[in-house]
Amino acid sequence: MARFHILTIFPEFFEGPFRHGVVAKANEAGLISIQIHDLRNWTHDRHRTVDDRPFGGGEGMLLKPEPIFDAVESIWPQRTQKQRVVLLSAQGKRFDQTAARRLAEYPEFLLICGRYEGVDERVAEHLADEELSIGDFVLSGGELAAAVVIDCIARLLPGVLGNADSAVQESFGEEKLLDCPQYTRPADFRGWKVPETLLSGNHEEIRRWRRKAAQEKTARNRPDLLQ
Ligand code: 9D3
Repeated sequence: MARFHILTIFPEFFEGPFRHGVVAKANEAGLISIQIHDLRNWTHDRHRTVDDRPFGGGEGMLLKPEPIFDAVESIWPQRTQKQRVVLLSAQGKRFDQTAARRLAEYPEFLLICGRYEGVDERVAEHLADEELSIGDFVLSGGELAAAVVIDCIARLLPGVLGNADSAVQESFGEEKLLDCPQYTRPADFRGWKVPETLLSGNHEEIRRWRRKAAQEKTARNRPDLLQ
């Protein structure tokens, strides 16, 4: 049973993404648990302040360190090596399938969702085990990124996917090729025909066709994967 804790100022955000699909099923099956924590529970002032202005000036507000440290230290009063504190931020190291496989070895996670213009750097330096970004684009906060990271890790856990090895043979698995194009019925849709080979029943020929189609698709959409 893997446990995910999420620290956020938008706890309602996660009612959506985790109610459906693989994560919801894994949760119902008792294979994972997800606990959402409202960062404002660790504020002490009347306005439940979680943010403040950056020293040195500049646009916008930063998440203050105290509520975040207090939250993590109260969720995990005795942190161990098996518990991973992850800060989601635009300045993090890139989260990819390799990072997902590495993280899937930990049984417990606490994901801190950044907001506003950022998070006081002492969280990254002295509280988080790692700081992760999900890609080179600008989100308005870490919540979507946390949902992405949890989805990605959860489906790697034993028992979560129906087929034991569905998580092994796939794009960004061992081989850096995109999946080949796939087709279902009808064999002729508006005059666009499914490649003849796939209807042939010749499994050796189908295997060769798929490999070539995957290479062509990768060259077209993701030439970076072919170096
Ligand atoms: C002054 C604003 N920034 C430059 C455009 C920095 C910035 C701060 C905060 C950019 C984004 C955010 C909010 N994003 C996240 O918290 C975030 C994120 C992302 O933006 N992209 C990819 N992965 C992630 S994980 C968390």
